[in-house]
Amino acid sequence: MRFSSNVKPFVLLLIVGIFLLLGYVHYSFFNERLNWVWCEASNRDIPVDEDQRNTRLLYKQPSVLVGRTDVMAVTPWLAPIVWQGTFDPDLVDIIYKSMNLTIATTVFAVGKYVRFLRDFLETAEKYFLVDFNVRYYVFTDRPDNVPSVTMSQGRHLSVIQVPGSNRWQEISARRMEIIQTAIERQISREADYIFCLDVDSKFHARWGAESLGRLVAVIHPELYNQPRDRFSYERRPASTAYIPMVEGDYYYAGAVFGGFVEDVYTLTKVCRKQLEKDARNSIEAAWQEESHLNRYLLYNKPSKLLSPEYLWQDFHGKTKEIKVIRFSGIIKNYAEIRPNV
Ligand code: UD2
Repeated sequence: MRFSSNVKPFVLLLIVGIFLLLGYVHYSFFNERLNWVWCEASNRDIPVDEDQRNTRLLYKQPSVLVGRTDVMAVTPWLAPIVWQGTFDPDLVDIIYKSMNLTIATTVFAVGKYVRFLRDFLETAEKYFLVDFNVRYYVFTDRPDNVPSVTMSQGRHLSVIQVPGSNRWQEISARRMEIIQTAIERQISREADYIFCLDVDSKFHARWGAESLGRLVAVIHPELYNQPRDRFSYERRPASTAYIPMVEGDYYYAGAVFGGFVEDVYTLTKVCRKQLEKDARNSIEAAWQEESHLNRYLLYNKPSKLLSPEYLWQDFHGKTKEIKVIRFSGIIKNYAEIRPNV
């Protein structure tokens, strides 16, 4: 088609106008349907579909071909092992947030260990399950020394008095019995999930909903790259925590375990019984409740494992697999801090 030269500018203007109109209609239609939600974990707004907020989240497409190739991200029984780079923090948090969960968190601060509480709680408020309902249960023989720490909305702290002891082994081991009783009396009515953590530690980076699961354990930071015959399991058949040299999956740390309140209740109940049976037979497992925990988890496989990112130790240099340290045990003077050596 040929246009006379004085019509040409009008036709061009019309075409440009149509394109602009189409662009505007497209933009306003899609933008109306997207709702931008502030995501704490990534410190940015992320788009959420307005109509189906929970089912149609917009996020990066998962890939089946690329991922962490330097570490195992799944156990032989198909439980995930949580490492940085194996999950989308925004997606995980949004899914779990819609469930309005409460997570109980037990921590023991007996004797001089009460001095570690402030750092533990202050860093937890910064990094631990931020924006979730968290109920801390502090077990101590020194309730007057529990520091007052400002808690965010939805987060509470209860202090539960427990007896002191002149043996650290007893304090450590008795945690199973005390947690079991607290679950029976209080926690089962107040929380969905529970984490049981060591107090002489600090949070350094995000610890989010990716850590939640039916039965969760952490791989010990000192033994994650060792063969099973080097694990410090209880090796004496006389103990109920006994594990033979040819058995064992991972060495789990006693400093972090968790899961559904119901599942952790069973774990603490079984471990408590075994600890009491050993006591009657005058045998104390090599690493007290940690040995019993390892025995329990060998025959009751955890449904999710946390990598050593979730329990590092300050005296260790960072290794190449550890992209982020989320929670780490502080350096302490055992002789000064414990009631016995
Ligand atoms: C290891 C484990 C710990 C436990 C212990 C068993 C790690 C990082 N930690 O830690 O979880 O299995 O071995 O022996 O692998 N506590 C007090 N007052 C005391 C002593 C202990 O409150 O006087 C509590 C406190 O919460 C502390 C926890 O018990 O965090 C474990 O004691 P520990 O940290 O002294 O034991 P440790 O470092 O050998």
